[in-house]
Order: sequence, then structure tokens, then C-alpha cells
Amino acid sequence: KEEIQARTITEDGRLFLQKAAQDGLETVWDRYQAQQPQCGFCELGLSCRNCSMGPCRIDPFGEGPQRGVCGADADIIVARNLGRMIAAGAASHSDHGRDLVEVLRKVGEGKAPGYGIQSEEKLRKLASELGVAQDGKSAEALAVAVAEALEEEFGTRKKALAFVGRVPEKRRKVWEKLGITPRGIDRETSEMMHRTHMGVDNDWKSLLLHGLRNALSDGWGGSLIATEVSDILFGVPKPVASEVNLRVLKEDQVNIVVHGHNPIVSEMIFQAAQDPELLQLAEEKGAQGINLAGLCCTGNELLMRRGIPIAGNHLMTELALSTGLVDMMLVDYQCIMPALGEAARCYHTRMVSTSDKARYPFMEHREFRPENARQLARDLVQEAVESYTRRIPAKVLSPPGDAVKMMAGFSVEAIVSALGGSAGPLIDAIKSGAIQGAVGVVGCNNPKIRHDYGHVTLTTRLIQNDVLVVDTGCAAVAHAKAGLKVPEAAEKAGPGLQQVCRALGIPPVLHMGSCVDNVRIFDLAAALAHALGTDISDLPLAAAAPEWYSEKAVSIACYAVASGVYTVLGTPPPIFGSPNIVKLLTEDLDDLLGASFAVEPDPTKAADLILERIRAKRAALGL
Ligand code: NFS
Ligand code: SF4
Repeated sequence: KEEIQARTITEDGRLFLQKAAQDGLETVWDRYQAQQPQCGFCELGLSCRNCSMGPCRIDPFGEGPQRGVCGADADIIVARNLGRMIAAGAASHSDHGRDLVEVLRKVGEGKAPGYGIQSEEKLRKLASELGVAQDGKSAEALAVAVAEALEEEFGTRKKALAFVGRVPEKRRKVWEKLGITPRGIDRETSEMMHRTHMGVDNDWKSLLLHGLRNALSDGWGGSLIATEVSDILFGVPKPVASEVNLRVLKEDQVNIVVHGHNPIVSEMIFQAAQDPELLQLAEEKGAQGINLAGLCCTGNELLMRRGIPIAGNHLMTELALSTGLVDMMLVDYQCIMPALGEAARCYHTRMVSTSDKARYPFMEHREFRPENARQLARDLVQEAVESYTRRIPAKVLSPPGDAVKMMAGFSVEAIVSALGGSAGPLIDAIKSGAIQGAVGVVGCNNPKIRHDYGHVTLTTRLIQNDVLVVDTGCAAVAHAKAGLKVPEAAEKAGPGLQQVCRALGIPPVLHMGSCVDNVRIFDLAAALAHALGTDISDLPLAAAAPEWYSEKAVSIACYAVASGVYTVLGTPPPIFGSPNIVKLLTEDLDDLLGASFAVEPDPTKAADLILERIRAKRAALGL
């Protein structure tokens, strides 16, 4: 019992941890415990297996070896390891972006039945930003031309990515001076793999600077393309009401859960789940309807655009299966624990993988391509309906009570429109001090940190102090479960923020989307900086990832800091084996970028660090 309390703050999490234990289902927490003690060298970033003269380890106490076989010291090894984490994260976001560009092109060519252009306005905006001629082109022709221009962003040798044009001029100058303006998206990741090969870049400072450039190729490249093209294909999010936690799974309906990241699959399932023929079939099988729910970021994508409810975040994915209510789970890629397929064998759940590049044990592989997606989605929804009839009553536990209400859909466009058409009122509120500043609380869950505790504690404290919180990813789901994403949650905010929220009818914690949608936060920050004629780093802003686990989160944190936003990490990154690197990242970057990292596992203290930073930025602006 106590152990369960210590694992998660969520009620549904606790209940289903018990159920999982009853069912003999092993969870991420159990496996984390079985891994104790974890390797101290790796925790500090001091182990290297980049070549076959190794693996090598550096003794952090200075007694054993201080160099690897090749001669690399602690600084080089830590920097190389961090560099490769950034590269993997940037590659993941950017490859996701590329998959969307492929669909955009196929839509233009008429080869992607079921997909279409939902926001021609955004398509045209992107075309002019990319310098693509529009002269009377149909939306389809323009889609092909824009897709071509975006493809160029990935590879071609150039001075800077096109979207660097969105960055305030002062910030661009900072990047130029440091030589970290991102060029081709794939180029930066590929160069990182090159630099970290044995015997290439052995200056930890230059490695870390390239790490920032690599991360910027994600934030102002790959992720940005993922978000913009998703908006073009599926629509720009608008405020929408929905619900969250395991109670969104319905005992009397066919439950289909989508898990992963790319809306290419989940949007097609969404369409198929509304097909009258399939609804009819569900009824014939005794179900009251077809209930679609999301997990993790593809859940966030559907939530933002369609109001589809979310069953949970990263650490809840196995527990969702333990309800015995999931008739089919469809996954694409990223953050899908390879344990899920086997976990599902305890129940009747059909597990389906959908991407050619992501396979999992004990899942059936049904590959989605733009050409077949519509038909395949229909087939799968039909199979889910059949799966409903095979539920194992003895294994079913219906979550009691009601799901938590929430609001999502706060794209930059939606925020500006909630403000009455411009960012002016937000700037005024910041100037007057009603809103002290804004913080992006983002990122994952990690069994090292009590589930959702980091997010909810930090965010509650920030809003109490009149700091507006914007969020994405699994953090956003944590906040939603805690009831912070309804307009009534304004009562939990300080007096200034409370008044602003009540006047606008918005919650004090605004859901801006999935993790690639972190770029929306930076778009907003850039717009505020433009409006004030200053740099992003001058604004009273910060970011935090209290429970991060993934390489993608490392890339995000690095582009946040490089973009000028102070960033606090809850989970310690593997850098503490190099005091030089710790000092650079947590102190010296402030002089170079006007922003740095902090590492603070205690969310209350993290909040205080952030509040202090916001006060200092306000004072420097004369506010
Ligand atoms: Ni982001 Fe989304 Fe969640 Fe972390 Fe994973 S789902 S992309 S990486 S765990 S927030
Ligand atoms: Fe060891 Fe150097 Fe090879 Fe790394 S690159 S494994 S430190 S020899």
C-alpha cells in the first residue's frame, strides 16, 4: 500500500497499480526497482561505448582511470554522450515531421485518400514564409510545392533554416556570434554523430555548442514542421472541452486507445470511429458506441483538435491495459514501452503497431501508408468492435467515479483570439504585474519521480504566484488530471492571474499540445519579444521539465535554453561526472545566451528558482 502511494499521486493510478499486481502484471515501476542499483558511471555520464576499444569508464573519485582507451577524459565523454542524446531526440521529432511532409505531398498529388487540407490559410502562410510562389496555384498544387520546400529544410546545405526568420533579430545575432545557427535539419544530427565518433571533436565546449545547434534544428526545424504541417492537414486547434483519466474508458462501449505521437494514424482512426456503418455494427454487438481515447502525445494531438479524451500519460500506459476494457490499442512510435504487447496478453486487448519503423513484441503489425490509411483504419475499427465481444469479465475493473473535466486547444492562434485579436492584453497584464510571467511546464513522467507529483506541485505553486503556465505532452495530462485545466481552476491562482482568467474565461494552465507543439510556446515567446522590441531572454519566462525521461526532452530543453529561456530539469541529466560541463550549462551559458539550465528534483524549490528568475527579468525590464 505504502509503496503504491509512493509511486503516484493519482487516484486512478493507485487503484490500477493494485489491479495490475492482482493480475500479475509487471509495470514500469517494478522493472525500475529490479534495476536497482543503477550504474553510477552511467548516471554521471562517465561511461563510453562509442568504439570497440572500449567500453570505458572514468572513475569519478579520481583514483581509477581518468581516461578511456583512446584518451578521452571525463569532459569529452560527458559531452559526447549528451550530444548523442540531443541527436537522438532531434532525430525523433524531425523524422516525425518528415512523415507529415510526406503526407502533405501525397495529399497534393491526390494519393492520400481520407486526408485533406484543413487549413488552407496556414498552408498559404507557410508558402509565403518559405518563398514559395502562389500565383493562382490550387491548394493541392501549393501543398506539393510547400512539401518540396520543407523537404529542402531537412538536407540541403544552406546558411540557416527558413524558420530562423521567426526568431527575434537579437537572438539571431546571438546564434551567429556563437556559430550555432541551425542549417539543414538532418545535417546537424548527422554532424553530431560524426563529431562524437572516436577521434573527431574532442573539445567539450565545441561539442556542446554543436549540441545547441542540433537542438535548434529540432525546435526551429523538425518539431516546427511537425506542428505546422499537422495544423495544415488536420486543422489549427481551437479551445475545446474534454475529459481525462482512466474513467474515460467506458464499460459499455468499444474502447479504442491510440498511443504514440503522429496524428497521421490517430486522425484516420478518429474518422473511422464515426463511420455510421461501424457504429451500427458496434450496436449489433451490444455496445453503446465506439469510444476513442488517447495516451501520450498522439492523444494530445486528437485532444487539441477533436476534443478526444485522454486516458493517461506515459506511466499510465500499462495501467490503461489493466482495466481490461481496452478492446484495441494502436501505437505508432516513440514512448511506447516494449513491455506493452506482453502486458496486453493478460487481457483480451488487440495490440496493433502501425509504422514501418516501429515494431514491438507481441503486437500485430498493420502498416499505415498515406495510400491505404483510410481503408486500414476502417478495417481496424471493425476488428476492435469484434474484440469488444471477447472481453474477459473476470479481468475487467471499471474505474469508479467520473473523469476529470478539462479544456485544451490553446494554439497561439487560439490564445491570440481569446485575447481579442492580439497579444496586447497579455503584454499589458505582464506589464501591470497581474501576470508576473509565463512558464512552460512540459515533458514526461519517470518512475524515478513520484508520478505527476513534480508537475502538479510545481505548477500549482507557479499559478499561486500569478505565473501563467502553458504546457504540453505528459505534463499537460498530469495537470489536467489534477483539475488545473478548467476555467474554475482560476480560484487556485493568485489574485492577478485569477482576474485575468476570469475575464477571459480561460484556465490558469493552458494546454498547447503535444511535445512537438512546444514550438507553439516559442512562437508565442518570439511574438512577445517582437512586440516589445527585445530578445526572448529579456522576458519574464521560464521552462521546466520536472519528470522528464526521454532523449527528445533533452533536445527540447537545449533548444529552450538556446532560444533564451531559463530551464529547470527535475530528473538530473547524466552530466555530473564533469564539473566543467555542469558549470557551463548552469552558469556560464547565462552570459552567452541570457539563459541557462538548473537541476532541481524538488518541485517546490524548482518553483522558487523560477519565481526568482522571473522577478530578476521583470526588474531588468523596469517592471
Ligand atoms: Ni514528450 Fe510525448 Fe510523454 Fe515525454 Fe513521451 S509522450 S513527446 S517524450 S513521455 S512528454
Ligand atoms: Fe573508450 Fe574512447 Fe572508445 Fe569511448 S571512444 S569506448 S572512451 S576508447
